[in-house]
Amino acid sequence: METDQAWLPTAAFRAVGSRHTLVHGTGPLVDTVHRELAAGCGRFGGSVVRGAEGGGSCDLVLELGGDAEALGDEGFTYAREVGRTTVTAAGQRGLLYGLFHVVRLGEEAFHGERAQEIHRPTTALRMLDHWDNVAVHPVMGQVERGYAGGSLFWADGWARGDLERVRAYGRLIAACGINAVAVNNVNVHETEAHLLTDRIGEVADIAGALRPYGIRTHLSVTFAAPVVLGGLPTADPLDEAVRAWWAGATARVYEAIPDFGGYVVKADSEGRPGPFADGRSHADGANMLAAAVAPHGGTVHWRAFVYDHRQDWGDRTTDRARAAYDHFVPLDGEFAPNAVLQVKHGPMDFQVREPVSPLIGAMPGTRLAVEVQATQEYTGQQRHVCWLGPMWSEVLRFRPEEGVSVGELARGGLVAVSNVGDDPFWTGHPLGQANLYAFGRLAWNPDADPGAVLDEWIGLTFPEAPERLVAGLHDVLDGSWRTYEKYTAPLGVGWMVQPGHHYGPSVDGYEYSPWGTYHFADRDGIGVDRSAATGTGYAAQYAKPWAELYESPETCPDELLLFFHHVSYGHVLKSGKTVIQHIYDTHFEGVEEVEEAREVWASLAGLVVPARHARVTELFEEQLRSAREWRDQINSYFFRKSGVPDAHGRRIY
Ligand code: BDP
Repeated sequence: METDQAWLPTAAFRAVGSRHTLVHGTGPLVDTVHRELAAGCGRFGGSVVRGAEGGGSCDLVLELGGDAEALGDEGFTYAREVGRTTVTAAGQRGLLYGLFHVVRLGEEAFHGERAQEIHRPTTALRMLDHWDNVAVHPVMGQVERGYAGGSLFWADGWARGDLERVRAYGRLIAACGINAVAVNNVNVHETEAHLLTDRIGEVADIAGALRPYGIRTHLSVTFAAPVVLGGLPTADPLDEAVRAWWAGATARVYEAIPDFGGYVVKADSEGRPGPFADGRSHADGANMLAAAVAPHGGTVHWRAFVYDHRQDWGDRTTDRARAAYDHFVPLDGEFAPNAVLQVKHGPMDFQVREPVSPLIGAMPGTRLAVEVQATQEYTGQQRHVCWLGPMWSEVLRFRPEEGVSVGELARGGLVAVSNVGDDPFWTGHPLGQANLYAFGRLAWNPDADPGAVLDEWIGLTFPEAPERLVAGLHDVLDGSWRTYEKYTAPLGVGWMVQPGHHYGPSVDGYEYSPWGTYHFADRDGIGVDRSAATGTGYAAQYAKPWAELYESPETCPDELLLFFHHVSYGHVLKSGKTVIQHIYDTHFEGVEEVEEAREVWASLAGLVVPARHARVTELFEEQLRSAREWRDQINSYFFRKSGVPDAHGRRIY
C-alpha cells in the first residue's frame, strides 16, 4: 500500500502550485523551497523562477531578507496586496516555514489584502523523541511504547538503507513546524549505545535525510558510555579521563554530523546508569556532557523523570509525584546554559489527567523543556481515538505563577514522544496523525486554539472534503480525550491499567507494587492524600495560588480531586454529584460517546479513501470493546467496594 500523505497531500499544493512564484535567495533550504514549488507547479500548472529579477508578474514572492533581529532564523513576515503575496524571512528555515504557511492557507493566501504579519515560533526547539530501538528488544519490541509498527529509521539491526520514507517524514513534520528529532530510545540498550561511536555513520545518514527540511538530529546516549564503549573503569562525571573521553567522542560525532543537535539523557531513572553511582549530582552529570557539546554549539537534554521505582509507598518521603521536584529544585542555577532539563508535563507519567508538574516554574535559573507523549501509551495505544490537542493546550496555557505560562517557561523546548512508525498511515490509527500535527503547531504557538488546529489538520488531510466530512471528523475527534477520560481511571487518580503493557483496565494492577501508582480505594473511599496538612505534602510544591487551591478538597478542581485527596464515595463534587455516582455516570457516558463516534464514522464511508475508512472502522470495534471492558470493570469494582447502588438503577456487572 502507498504511504498515506497525511497533511501534505498533493492537493494541498493546489493553490500555490497554480501560481507564478519567485524564490529569492541561496542555500540548501532555499533549494528545498524551490523544489517543493517546482513539484507543485509541475502538477498544477504554475511556474517558479529563482533569482532577484522577474518578480514583476509573480503572484507569490518568497525572499530571504528582512529584519534578522525581529525574525530570527525561523520567523517570517507574510503580507498580501492585491495581486501579490510576499513572504520574507531572514533565515532559510524561516523561508521554509513561510512556504508551508502559504500552503496551509491555500486559496486564501491569494485573495484580498493583508497587512504584514510577523510569524515566529515561541520556542526555539520543537522536538520529537523517538523511542526506537535499533535491535528489536525482547520485551519492548522495536519501538518502545510504539503503536505504529516498526521504526522509520532502523530495520534488521541497522539504519535503513532506503531513507526515502525518512525524507518524507522530515517533510511532513517540517510542515507543522518541528525542527529536531532524537532518533533512538531514551532507554539506551547495548546495541544502541554504539550509535555514539562506531555506528555514528548510520546516524549521519539519517541526519542527511532530515536536514533538507531544517531538522536537526539528536541522539540518546547512555551515561555509562565511557565504561561500556570506552573501556574506562568509571563514568564519574568529575573524572578527567571520563571528561576527555566524552570530549573526544563528541568531536567525532560533530565530524560526522556538523549540525548535530546534541544528546538526550535518561540517567538514574528506572534502572539507567547515572551520576549517583559516583556520588555526583544530576547537575554534575549534565554539565559534563554540556561541556563536551558546547564547543560545537550542541545541547544536552537531561530528563527529569527521576524517581525510585523500588520504594514508593505513597507517603511523604516516597510519593512518586514529589520526586522530580525533590531531586531537581535544589539544583536550580547549577546547570550549564546549554544543559536543558526535560520535564514531563505531569508529575507522574503521561496519564490521561494529571496536574502540571510543579517543577515547571520552580527553577527560574534553569532552562526547561517540557515533554508530552504523542504516542498513546496511556491513552488508548492508537487503537482508541484520543485527540490530545486540548490536553496539551491546557498544559501549555497553565500559569504556574501569575503572568507566565508553561509554553513560555519552556525556554529549552517542547518535546513529544513520537507516535510514528513504519505503518503506511504513519501513526497506526490514521486519526492519530492529528496528535502529531497538533504537537508541531502548538509547539510553534502554545497559545493556538486547539479547535482551530484540529480544523486545520482536517482541512489539509482531507482537502476539498465536503462539509459533512469536515463536520464528522471534527465530531469524532474533538471531544475524544474527555471521552477516553470518562471510561478510564476517574478524577485524576490515574493508572488502573494492566501492568507492563499498560493497555486495558486492571484496577489493582499497580496497587501493591513499589512503582508508586496508587488509588488507595477501600470500602469507604478513594484517592491519594497529597495535601500538606495530612498527606504526602506534594500540594505544597506548587506556588500560590495553586498550592492553596489543591490543598483543600473544597477548592481542588473536580478532575484532579483523587490525585490530591482521599475522599469518601459520598463526597459531593462541584458538579453536585457524589464521587461514586460520578464514576458510574462517566463510565456509562464514555461508552455511549464511543458508540456515537463509531456511528458518525460509519456515516462517512464513501467520503474517505476506503483503506483509511476501513482501518478506522476496525479500530472503532476494538475501542468500543475496550471501553465497555473499562466501564464494566471500573463500575463493578467500585460498586462492590462501596456497596452504593447506581442512582439510576443501571445494571452493573
Ligand atoms: C514511561 C514508559 C517507559 C519509558 C519511560 C520514560 O512506560 O517505557 O521508558 O516512561 O519516559 O512512560 O523514560
